[in-house]
Parts: sequence; structure tokens; C-alpha cells
Amino acid sequence: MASSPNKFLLILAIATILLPSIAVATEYVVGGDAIGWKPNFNYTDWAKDKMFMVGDTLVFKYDPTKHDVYKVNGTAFSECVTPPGAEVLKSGNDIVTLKSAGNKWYLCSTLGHCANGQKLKITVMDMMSAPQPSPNAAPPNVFVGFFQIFVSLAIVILLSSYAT
Ligand SMILES: [Cu+2]
Repeated sequence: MASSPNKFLLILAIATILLPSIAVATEYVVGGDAIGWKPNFNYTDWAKDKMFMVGDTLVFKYDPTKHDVYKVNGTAFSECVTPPGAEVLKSGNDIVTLKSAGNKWYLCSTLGHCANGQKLKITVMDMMSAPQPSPNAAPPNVFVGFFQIFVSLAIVILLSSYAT
């Protein structure tokens, strides 16, 4: 019998189990709050111990009269150039949602800044690709995420068979 307490419990069960896995999206202030986006900083070092996942966000914080953020390809990144048509952000507080897996490259187009380190390369992973790129340290939360989704699906199926 589908009574309302059952539905409430169902929703509560789904919410309790699903919410933590949805909420794992992380916001990264590029360079950290104290540094932000500027030259003479090693963004490779900054990025190397971080695990960027699809759905996470990057926040570029900087003085917009001095800097900008170009999203470029790998070639442009190594050469510190901005290809025509490259996506540019210039608000000084740019929020970039990582929508797809793969390598992402960003640089500042102000003369000399990219050459002096104002460039960021990251590798974004999705759940399927996450365990492979880092053989030494695949974080457990990836598997917890899978497990939570599996368990919540099982509960949904179970409870919906009771509810009908
Ligand atoms: Cu700059």
C-alpha cells in the first residue's frame, strides 16, 4: 500500500544516500586563496596533488586590469600563445566548471606572464577514468561514490516494489 509515510521514508532514504555523493564536487581556487592567479607561481606544483573530477570548479581570482584567463590547447600552452577564437575569461573572479574529462590548459595572455609561470594544466577525470591515471593513490571516495549510487538504486528498486 502506497501510504504517505512510505513515500516520505523513500525520499528520505534516497536523499540521505545520494546527497553525499552529489556533494563531492569540489571548488578549487587556483593558486589558493592567498595567491590566486598571477605570474611567478608554480601552478604545476599547485595542481599535482589534486584530483580534478568532472563537475568540480576552478575559480581564477586576479586583478582584471592585469590578467586574464585563456582556455587553450596543449600546443598553445607550451608556446604561451593564444590561438584565435580561444575562450577568454576576464572578470577577475572566473568560475570554470569542469564539464568533461581530459587535459585542460589555461594561461594569462599579458605579455610575459605565461612565460613566467602564469599557466595551468590539469587533467580532469570522470568516475570511469579516475582509478587509472594515479596507480599509487586512487582516493577511496570514488568507490564510495559508486557504492552509494548502487546502494541507493537498490533501495529505490526495493522500496518502489513495496510502494506499488
Ligand atoms: Cu597575467
